[in-house]
Amino acid sequence: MKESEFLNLKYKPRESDLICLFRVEPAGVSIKKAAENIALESSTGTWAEVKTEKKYMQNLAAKVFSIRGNLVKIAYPSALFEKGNAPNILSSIAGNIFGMKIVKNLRLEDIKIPKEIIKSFYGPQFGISGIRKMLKVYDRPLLGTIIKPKLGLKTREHAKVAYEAWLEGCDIVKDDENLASQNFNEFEERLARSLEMANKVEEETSEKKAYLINVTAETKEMMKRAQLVEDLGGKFVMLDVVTEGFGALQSLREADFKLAIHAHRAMHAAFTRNKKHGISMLVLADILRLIGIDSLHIGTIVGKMEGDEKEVEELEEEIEKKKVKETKGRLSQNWGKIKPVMAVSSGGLHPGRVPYLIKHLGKNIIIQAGGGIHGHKKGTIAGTRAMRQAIDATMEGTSLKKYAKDHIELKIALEQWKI
Ligand code: CAP
Ligand code: MG
Repeated sequence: MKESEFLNLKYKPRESDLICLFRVEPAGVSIKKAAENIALESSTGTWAEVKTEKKYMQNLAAKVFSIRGNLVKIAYPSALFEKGNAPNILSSIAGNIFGMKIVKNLRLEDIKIPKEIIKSFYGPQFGISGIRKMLKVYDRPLLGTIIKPKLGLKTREHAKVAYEAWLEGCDIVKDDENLASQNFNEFEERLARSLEMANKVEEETSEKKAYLINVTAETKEMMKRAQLVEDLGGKFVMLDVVTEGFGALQSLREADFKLAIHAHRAMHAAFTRNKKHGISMLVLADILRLIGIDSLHIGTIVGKMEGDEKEVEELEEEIEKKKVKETKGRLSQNWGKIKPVMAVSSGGLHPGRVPYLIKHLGKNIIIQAGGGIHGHKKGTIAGTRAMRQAIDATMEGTSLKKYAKDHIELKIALEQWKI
């Protein structure tokens, strides 16, 4: 097929097409030519017209059907992809094209996944309502902490910090992204001791507590670790989904352990942060929801990591809504039976930032604080109390300053972080 046959501005995408929205900056050619080349390289073509091509495969070609400024929409027939194979889909629509000399910059802004592909994936097992049911908390954001220092604590101390955080009001305690099974804190012992603490707090408080242990490792080892979590009665696992890989995430989800999957996105910013080139966080979130994670970091707006208001709010919609509306830089999506994923706000949070978060992201979020809890002047116990006080005050519509008058831990936190 000729380059020009990959463009048809009169083409009306079919219900079954997968649509991609690209931001294209051509390198010395017209936007049309760059777009045609993106469509051909990401579907059936290559740099030359090959003699091995057959007539019967022509309807597999991707079609550029809209060019508005530097925003280009391309429709991909579903038959191009193996169903239920996320790496395969990404190798086409988010593969070679980023390295083509014909583009100076290329960003995959969003994808619209058709029902035909959606139904070949598992989607979340628990989602928002499953997580709320598991923890028996229905009317406020969930509170989580990350054990800090992120590396180096011995297992015994790790479990003690977890105990204190659960006891004082955290629903969730999670490992940090770079904790696996190092000599100072080995996986099996950490799992056993931390779950023992979670059970102890559940008995003492009659509340439900979850331990999000990081199972990130070589794929077979990762699966073995998840099995162990299930065997010891855990509720959740955490996976660094980008470094672990999409195929391995699918293996974990499709093994159908009775475990929720918390997705940490460490490394995502290597390809999501540049606004001109790479893959947007929106696309990553779509793929992860499709495969079937239950909670995902979306950013904080006000915390330590990059991500503005619009971006974080749109991300929350993308993972939590059943139907997502089209905007200038985003495509619509109907998630059908795929459950909503719970949004996680984490990174540089402390009690003073809670009202802003709840105002902007609502109550269907997990608010996580590492430094903001264990960095409290009076330690983990006071730090946890201060975070819960900030959530409780915000939920009842009281200002933090007023609430702090008879809540000493919050008072200290507000002074410490100059609120
Ligand atoms: C938060 C965190 C998370 C980041 C990741 C950390 O700790 O555990 O990994 O939030 O960023 O180590 O920084 P603090 P994102 O509460 O101490 O900041 O959620 O944006 O993916
Ligand atoms: Mg971390």
